Amino acid sequence: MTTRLKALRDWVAEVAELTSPDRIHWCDGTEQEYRKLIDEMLDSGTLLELNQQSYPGCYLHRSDPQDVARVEHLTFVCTRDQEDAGPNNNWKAPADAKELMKSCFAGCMRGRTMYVIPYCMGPIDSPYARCGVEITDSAYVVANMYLMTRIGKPALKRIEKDKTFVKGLHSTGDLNPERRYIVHLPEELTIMSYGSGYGGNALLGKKCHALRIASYQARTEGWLAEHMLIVGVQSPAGDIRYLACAFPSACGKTNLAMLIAPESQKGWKVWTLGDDIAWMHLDKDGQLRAINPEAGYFGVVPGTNPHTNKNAYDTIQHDTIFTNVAVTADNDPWWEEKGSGKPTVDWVGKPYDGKNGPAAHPNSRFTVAARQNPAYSNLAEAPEGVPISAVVFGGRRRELAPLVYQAKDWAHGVLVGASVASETTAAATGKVGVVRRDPMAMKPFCGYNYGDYWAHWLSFAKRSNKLPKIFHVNWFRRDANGKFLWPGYGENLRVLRWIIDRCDNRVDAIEKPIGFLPKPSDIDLKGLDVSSATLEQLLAVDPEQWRAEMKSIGEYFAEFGGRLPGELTAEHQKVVRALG
Ligand code: SAT
Ligand code: MN
Repeated sequence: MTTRLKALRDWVAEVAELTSPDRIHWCDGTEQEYRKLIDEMLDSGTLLELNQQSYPGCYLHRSDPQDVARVEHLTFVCTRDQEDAGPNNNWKAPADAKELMKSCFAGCMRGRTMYVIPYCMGPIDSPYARCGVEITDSAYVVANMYLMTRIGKPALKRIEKDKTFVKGLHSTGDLNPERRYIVHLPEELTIMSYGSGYGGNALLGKKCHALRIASYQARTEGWLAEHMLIVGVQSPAGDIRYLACAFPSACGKTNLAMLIAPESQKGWKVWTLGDDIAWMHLDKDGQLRAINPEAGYFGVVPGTNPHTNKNAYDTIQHDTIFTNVAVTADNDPWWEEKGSGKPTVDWVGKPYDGKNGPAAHPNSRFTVAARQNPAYSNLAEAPEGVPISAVVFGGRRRELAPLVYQAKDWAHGVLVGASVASETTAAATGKVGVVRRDPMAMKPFCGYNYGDYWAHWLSFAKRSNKLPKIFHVNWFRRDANGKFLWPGYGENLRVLRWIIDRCDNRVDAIEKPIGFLPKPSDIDLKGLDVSSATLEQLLAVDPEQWRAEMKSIGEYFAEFGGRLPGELTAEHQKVVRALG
């Protein structure tokens, strides 16, 4: 296979010249090719076969123990003008970045196969889809891209038609954490990633393309590329409302995307469209519509069980690649809170003695095709996407943020999104549990200056009067003893129902300085072990704490200097004044 697109042929030749692979393989994206890759990885030990009776088509990959998460401190956005990358990104001058990456890539594929993966983010026939080509020396990356995106011949055909594509060059190199760089050149639609085989660092269609490069492109083209799940919530009457929800990594996006209604919520049903990324465009009527650029899930495994997320649990019973989980004596995959089985070997391959931390890595992952999800929406592949009624922001906050509140209008909603903060998780290297600012859950993924990004968000109000309503949720509020106040998981549907009631103008709300809060009687607590006193705690807004929060948000915004939109400052001032 090759291509009639000269720009692509030339780039592949140029990369081969630099990296000196033994072989070049153009991926056609067929199942036979996937099978062959799996067999080769079983032979080389890159993959281990799991129990094929209980987990048919499932394999285990043990990564290098030092290569288990995204490396934000080594991720760079390299614009010509540093201001364009903003204080929210690490920056290098493009020429310096290219020089550095060239020295890493020189000869790095000697003895290896170089895979050329044409891929399409979004349904192949969608006007909103965008394509890329990833060149990699990792068969594991190819297999993951096969499950996560649309690769091969159909993607190549579209690239030849579009005549443009994002260039992503990746090598695992020698996995040296000191020589690991994830470099983006948004002005050249180029990604270069060296020294890691981990998900967000190596599957370049995902965070590197579909968020960092796409957010940059989206700004110039007038749309939004966001770190959001997409769900359809169906009422007992059969009406479906679509929601796009932004939460930081490992804060339950996959669980919310696959939510199953609890017993007491008879007749409600949640359909999954996406669990991580949403691309949203205004259609000709001013309706915001979303597609999921991905075709698979790269989800956190620990905590997944038939009670917390039965859909995910069922989805990963077959044809799944597990990364860094433990195994049982029967060679089944195992993870913390799986709910059955016992680990005998931990995620690094050592006999498990229960003494050295968890058996599965806290950021162990499953990779699986989205169509295996029993709740996969029949509109998940609709080229025109789905109409979004509500945008929901959230973070992991043990105090301060109430269970749910609604922004007063779009501009206030942009402030609410820009004010998101969350406790860090194992999805990125570094300390876990520290509260940091994570506007729109995009801190690690916004491919340009946050000041410009907020201005772009604000600009939508001038282009449409049918924009979604904006909300903020917090499933993670705790009491003085550190106990979670809200049960979460399936019960979150009760909160989504209030959100939908607000979108459909069915209920009033209580106006507070920070936004509209639910009247306690409008949150359905039927069959739930949550007292009205607890609900009161969940919905409490402590003015003292909020004054401190707004002060800290103001200080954070100040970092963006002249790029901070005046309108955002004005929204901030309004809340500060209302708090008194
Ligand atoms: O590592 S990924 O970026 O693929 C997953 C995540 O952190 O959201
Ligand atoms: Mn994510």
